[in-house]
Amino acid sequence: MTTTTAGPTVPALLRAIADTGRDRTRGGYSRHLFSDAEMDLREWFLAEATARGLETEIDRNANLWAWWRPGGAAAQERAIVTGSHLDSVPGGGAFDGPLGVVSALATVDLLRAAGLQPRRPLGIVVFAEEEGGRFGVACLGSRLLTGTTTPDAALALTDPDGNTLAESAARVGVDATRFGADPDRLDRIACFVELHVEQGRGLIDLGQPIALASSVLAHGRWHLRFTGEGNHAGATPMDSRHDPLLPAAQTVLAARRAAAAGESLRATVGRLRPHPGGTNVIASAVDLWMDARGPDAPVTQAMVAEIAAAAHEAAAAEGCRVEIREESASGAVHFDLALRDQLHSALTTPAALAGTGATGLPVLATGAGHDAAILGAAPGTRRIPTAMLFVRNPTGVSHSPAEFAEDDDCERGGTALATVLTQLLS
Ligand code: HGY
Ligand code: MN
Ligand code: MN
Repeated sequence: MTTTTAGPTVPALLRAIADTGRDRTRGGYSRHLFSDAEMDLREWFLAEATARGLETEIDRNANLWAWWRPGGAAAQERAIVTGSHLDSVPGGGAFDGPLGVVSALATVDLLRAAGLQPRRPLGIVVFAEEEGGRFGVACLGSRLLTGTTTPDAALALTDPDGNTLAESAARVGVDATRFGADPDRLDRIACFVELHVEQGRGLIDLGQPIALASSVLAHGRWHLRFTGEGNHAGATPMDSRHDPLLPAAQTVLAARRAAAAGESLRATVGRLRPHPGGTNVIASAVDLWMDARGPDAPVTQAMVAEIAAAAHEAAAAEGCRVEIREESASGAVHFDLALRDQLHSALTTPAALAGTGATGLPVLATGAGHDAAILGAAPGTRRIPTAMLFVRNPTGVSHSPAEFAEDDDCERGGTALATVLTQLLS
């Protein structure tokens, strides 16, 4: 596809939101669901979509949609959908999520400039709470949409300050009582293609700008609560303590040991909260959250069981107790092979390769979760063929201010997305 610059480039659109949600203490961005920053990004997206003549809506699960609906019979065809998310982890990078959303907006401009007459609707979606950065469940918006997470489970969620999801939603005019599966919406979607910054070093090491995704690791989140005996740091002899931070610390080490022992296993404790949290206070309790991943659900669960056993043993040795609760879990997802192959052939014609400066198109697995994986593994008939495009990240780092993508590669990603959407919409 020959592209002419029809509107703002992908880097220009990213720059337009570069100051929204900056985290002055952590660095990077903290753009959490329904926070001021995320609400500003929602507003920005809806304005950009409206300015392109797209029909916008917010669905019952607070996901945003923007539609390019062709006239006549084409409007009745099932839609091609692209998009990603705008929320971030605490102190996250500028590209994880927004790159897929702004590339979708820029692609509409490119397709229009190329004079495309879509033969089916094109949708751009912005999924809510993909990171689970506020309410703890990743991909909450796409999980609710597909029925992978029930409304009751979602309504039981609170943020670290104790605000319920329903209260936080109400504050921004979202009615949480409407949360729930939306099979009619899913029935109107033919496939979903998500463009995302690569979270790893695959492309930089291969010297290529763009890749297709093959699969996503199984992953889940567990909450461990250790309880002991709060006391005075100075007045309590070392041999008469029940300090819950001890088994918590040993659990962090056990997680590293268990994950290091296996192929593509991951176990991470990135969040740990002692109560009450005083320097001269022996904690009475510790909350610890663990992210665990693996090649499939059984192997991941077996690793978690090993870590849980170590946690129980360490708690008993310190005269403490531990309760362990699974907060979310999903199996490994392999993206739709037919769709992947279709995109691979569209992107490896000499013209397409020249357009992205690539000499080849790798297919890479990822350890990062995505809404595309939730849609691709939805229960029963709600499963949608999904595919992902990755854009080179020279640092390979993500969920950190160090996450990066060069302007040229961001534009190559937009060109690649325009190429595949042209084929899917024709
Ligand atoms: O955690 C993940 O893999 C994704 O970034 N939500
Ligand atoms: Mn992401
Ligand atoms: Mn992420």
